[in-house]
Amino acid sequence: ADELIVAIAGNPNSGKTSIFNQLTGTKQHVGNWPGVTVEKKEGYLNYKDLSLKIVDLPGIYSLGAYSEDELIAKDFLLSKGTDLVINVVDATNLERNLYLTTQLLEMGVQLILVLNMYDEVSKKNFNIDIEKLSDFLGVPVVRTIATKGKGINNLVARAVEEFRKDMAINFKIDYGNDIEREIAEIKAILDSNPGINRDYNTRYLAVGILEQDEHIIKEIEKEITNYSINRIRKSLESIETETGEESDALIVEKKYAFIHGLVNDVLKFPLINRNEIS
Ligand code: GDP
Ligand code: K
Ligand code: MG
Repeated sequence: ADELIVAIAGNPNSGKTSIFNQLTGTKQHVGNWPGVTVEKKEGYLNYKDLSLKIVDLPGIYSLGAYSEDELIAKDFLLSKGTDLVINVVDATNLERNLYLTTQLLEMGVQLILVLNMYDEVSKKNFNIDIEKLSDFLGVPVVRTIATKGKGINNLVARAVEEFRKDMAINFKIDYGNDIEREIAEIKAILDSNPGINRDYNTRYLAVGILEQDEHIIKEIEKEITNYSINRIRKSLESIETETGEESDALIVEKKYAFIHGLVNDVLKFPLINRNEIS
């Protein structure tokens, strides 16, 4: 039978390991990520005719490459070994948690969004419009209370359903004319470069270059010609002359603005109906 590789990604303390434990029970194996002392947890779950291998990734706030944990998570996701990402977020802190979500979606991985800690949401007397959130992001959204095992069966069913659809993720943040022009320019350079792995989402890589993501830049510099590198540098410079701002600051600003608008749209005060989680 096919083995599905499922990665659990999310911020530290969002409940990833609690979800992992609920999914895998005693079928777990703990080791280390290659070359580092960071703990790697893998576990197994059988669902219908599928065998799922579940990997608990280190907790991260973004897919930058600033820490060992970020590099591990990012390398794993970019290696294309992952069939599906379970993105666990602390539902009481959507705005901070969704930053990583937008990066995962831009990367183009198939994803199910898990709003964990939903007991705390109910306690705080607000609600989240999950249908609207799901429509905006173009991925399934489920609620869980990992410590009580609530919502886990539904999560598995929806995750597998999403995997079986096998639809391309087509999530885009509109970064505005100035930046979109440079994204298109850099993407065209990458697309026409035979050294770039065809599996990669080149819009994601282009945004990463504009974010001045050192890991992405290093990887790309290995694969493309000096001529292309110089053209990319010109693109970066032209944003800075046109806008008077650094491209990475502009990208981050736009991402936060997008998330802020999204969160304002999906948060409901006060709690009107308490949706039971089955
Ligand atoms: P990780 O860092 O993402 O792996 O998060 P953990 O699974 O270690 O959980 C962090 C803390 O949140 C632990 O104290 C958990 O017991 C707690 N926790 C996890 N899920 C829930 C939940 O749904 N509701 C509540 N109230 N606490 C949770
Ligand atoms: K923890
Ligand atoms: Mg953990």
